[in-house]
Amino acid sequence: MLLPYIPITLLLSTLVSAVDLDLTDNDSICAAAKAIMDGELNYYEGTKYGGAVGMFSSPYYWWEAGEAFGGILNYYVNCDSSNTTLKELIYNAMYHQSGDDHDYMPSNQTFTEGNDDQGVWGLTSMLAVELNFTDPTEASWLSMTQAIYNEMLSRWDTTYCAGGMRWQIFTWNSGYTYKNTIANGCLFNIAARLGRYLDNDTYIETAEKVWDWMEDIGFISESDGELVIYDGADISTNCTSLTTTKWSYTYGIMIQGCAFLYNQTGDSTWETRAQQIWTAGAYFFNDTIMYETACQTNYKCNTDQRSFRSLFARSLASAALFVPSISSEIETNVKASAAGAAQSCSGGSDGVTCGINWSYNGWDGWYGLGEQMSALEIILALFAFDGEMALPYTATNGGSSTSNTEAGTDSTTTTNSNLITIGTKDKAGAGILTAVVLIAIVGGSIWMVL
Ligand SMILES: *[C@@H]1O[C@H](CO)[C@@H](O)[C@H](O)[C@H]1NC(C)=O
Ligand SMILES: *[C@@H]1O[C@H](CO)[C@@H](O)[C@H](O)[C@H]1NC(C)=O
Ligand SMILES: *[C@@H]1O[C@H](CO)[C@@H](O)[C@H](O)[C@H]1NC(C)=O
Ligand SMILES: *[C@@H]1O[C@H](CO)[C@@H](O)[C@H](O)[C@H]1NC(C)=O
Ligand SMILES: *[C@@H]1O[C@H](CO)[C@@H](O)[C@H](O)[C@H]1NC(C)=O
Ligand SMILES: *[C@@H]1O[C@H](CO)[C@@H](O)[C@H](O)[C@H]1NC(C)=O
Ligand SMILES: *[C@@H]1O[C@H](CO)[C@@H](O)[C@H](O)[C@H]1NC(C)=O
Ligand SMILES: *[C@@H]1O[C@H](CO)[C@@H](O)[C@H](O)[C@H]1NC(C)=O
Ligand SMILES: CC(=O)N[C@H]1CO[C@H](CO)[C@@H](O)[C@@H]1O
Repeated sequence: MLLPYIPITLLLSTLVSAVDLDLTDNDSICAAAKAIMDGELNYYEGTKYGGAVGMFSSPYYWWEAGEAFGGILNYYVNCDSSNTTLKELIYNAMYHQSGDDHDYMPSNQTFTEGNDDQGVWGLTSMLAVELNFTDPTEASWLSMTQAIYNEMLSRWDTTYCAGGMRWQIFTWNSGYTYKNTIANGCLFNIAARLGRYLDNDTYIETAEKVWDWMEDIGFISESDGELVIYDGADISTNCTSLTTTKWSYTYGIMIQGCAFLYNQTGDSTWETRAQQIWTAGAYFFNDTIMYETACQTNYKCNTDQRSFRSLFARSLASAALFVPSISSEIETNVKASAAGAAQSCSGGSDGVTCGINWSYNGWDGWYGLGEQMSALEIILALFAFDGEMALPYTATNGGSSTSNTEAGTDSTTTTNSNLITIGTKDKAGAGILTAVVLIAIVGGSIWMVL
């Protein structure tokens, strides 16, 4: 079966309306983005009765909400910054999901949360810092990002593979023995951007350390002047056996980190690396149209994978802003992809539901949060080429978020130990926690036996 199940009403009511897009006109770009984002918000639970603030409906995982709010924030800042309804929607979602400790380890997610999940929310909290989005009083977006940074860094593990974070934080989650690019790449990206925003070399040095390790271990691999980026490797082989799948969002977070580092340091090493990732990133374009090559070719992309291009598109916009030497090449592909995406947004009962295949003439019958998010961000990326995109601020130039370098350092999830330590204030919950852990472990063993 090639296509997912589509309610018959959607098929019957396909309308002529589609998202019109004039690639050079601000109002047209914002109108297209609005239509697509409105479709995206159909999946949002936070404004529905009884729905969790910050969450999208099943089957969309928590991490994808983190990815989605980055795009919605970009839309708000670039197109609709006087809309207080939208501002509150974003603020409430981002604040609520930061959890009691304001480190994006909310209690609802803790038992299943991985480093990549926390990291992707960190990309969005960092974006809020850079776009000067109104700080909560209890904890600033910057302190939340610093908490994420401190916690992730404390999970750096030299026991296997000479470094790197594991994919998962907790032993009971499948993937605890895997080290991967998306988790470590998020730390690289956040460190790079904190370094630039705060003009603080400690963060830059961390970004260098993560990059060097990823290159040493082969997650980033140079060949013929290209930097190819692979998925990860298991510690059972001491990371010698690579999983060589290539995903657009890992290329995205790495090229964006390089772009920020180049802007901060002026060091041509980072410019070259951004160029080489871009060259290898041709893999994700069918001629000039972006696609998720590893799964889309066979129409096999899962729920998560259908959203990856949103981060890739957002990151290419940063690369275009900060690395002028590749800006015009990126422009060609972003424009073609945005045009393809817009014309794919012609399905569903609203007539503006986006498909997955941007080379296809019209809507290809696919739909979902990932399809909306990816189309939204490729269209917003157009602003990178006309000088109209909101530039990421720094602490001394436009930004106002309050720094707390110690945030997250007292977290109970900072160590890489196999146990969660229970602080005094959590004692009452300790019994329940133990029970949950036991069930998780027993459940896990049964699963393994089966
Ligand atoms: C946790 O989950 C419950 C049940 O789905 C929900 O009501 C609550 O809002 C969630 N809390 C957070 C922080 O998302
Ligand atoms: C403000 O944003 C909300 C949420 O996206 C939207 O429903 C509303 O139409 C927007 N208002 C205007 C005036 O565009
Ligand atoms: C594991 O890999 C690292 C990095 O390549 C290497 O330094 C270390 O010696 C290896 N350990 C073992 C036990 O092979
Ligand atoms: C960093 O980016 C800003 C804004 O685009 C630009 O004005 C500045 O020259 C860049 N710095 C470097 C070192 O490239
Ligand atoms: C790339 O686009 C061309 C032209 O639309 C099409 O024939 C080809 O099948 C596409 N390839 C993939 C992998 O989608
Ligand atoms: C996308 O659409 C193009 C044009 O119709 C088609 O040739 C190509 O096979 C499609 N791609 C996939 C993965 O089906
Ligand atoms: C950033 O936000 C602060 C607090 O809201 C505000 O005072 C400041 O003017 C903003 N900076 C810019 C460049 O708009
Ligand atoms: C730079 O960041 C590091 C790491 O968070 C922190 O320990 C240090 O105090 C910061 N330096 C300055 C000058 O703020
Ligand atoms: C990026 C940019 O220039 N955005 C502008 C587009 O136009 C709207 C009004 O339609 C402005 O509010 C945005 O600032």
